[in-house]
Amino acid sequence: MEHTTLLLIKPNATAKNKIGEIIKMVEDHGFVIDRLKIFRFDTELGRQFYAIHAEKPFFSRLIDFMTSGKTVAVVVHRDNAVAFLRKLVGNTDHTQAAPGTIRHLYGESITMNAVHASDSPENAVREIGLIFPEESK
Ligand code: FUP
Repeated sequence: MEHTTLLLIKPNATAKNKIGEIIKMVEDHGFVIDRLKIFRFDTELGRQFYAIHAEKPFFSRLIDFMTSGKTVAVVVHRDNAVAFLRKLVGNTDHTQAAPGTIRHLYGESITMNAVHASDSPENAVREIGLIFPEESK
């Protein structure tokens, strides 16, 4: 079934000028781009976006990283978009990510792992609403 998901290109990847290469990989795998923007997370939005991890030991490191530079948010659709994008993104730990995945290519650590992809259609709706509040009203 066709549905929509969210890709974030995180600050370590934007700082290394990999925005175009990552978007090309996503388009080449059959995703259609519906919305796109470049912005910088503030602490409040970062805490909301990653609220599920608020009690984790890595939370403050994650928020510091996500607010450290520019992020590109890309809303995409194709059939089975959530699972397909998660597969293309690869394991959270880039050293465990399969060759050819975005994190294998551009991940630098578990925190600086280049990209985010929503893990369910419901979370995609929640995350897109946070990043694109005007369009989601
Ligand atoms: P993923 O779904 O692959 O993005 O990974 P998780 O939901 O498990 O983790 C969310 C984010 O927390 C990751 F992108 C990076 C960060 N994280 C850490 O910084 N350290 C950890 O040990 C685990 C996750």
